[in-house]
Amino acid sequence: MNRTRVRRFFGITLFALVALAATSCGTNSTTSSGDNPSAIAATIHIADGKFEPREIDIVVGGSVMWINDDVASHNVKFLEPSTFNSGVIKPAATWIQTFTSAGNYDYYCDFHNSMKGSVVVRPAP
Ligand SMILES: [Cu+2]
Repeated sequence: MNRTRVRRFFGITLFALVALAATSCGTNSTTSSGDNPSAIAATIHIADGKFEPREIDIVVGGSVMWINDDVASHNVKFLEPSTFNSGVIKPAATWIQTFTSAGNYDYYCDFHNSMKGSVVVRPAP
């Protein structure tokens, strides 16, 4: 190795060490995902006037979270039971419903008749 190569080698090594130190420091702050006791079995995004995915499958006892990614307000209203009713979900807001009995649950958005979805709740295996 001549002098320039040696200098370049140390330069690269130093850069790699700094990069490594930066990444290992960054991982310390992302370890807070297990502190919610009620696990979310499925997530439904509301976007472009649609529930996505439109139909989901969960197991009894699971909770579903709706996230309004749209610019408009929406709601999630079940035909049966009628007590499963989110009220207004504003943009960026979320709503969670837990399902304790197996069955097919159809829902819609009061404000937009074309918005429909269903939750299929299967018995525990
Ligand atoms: Cu809607």
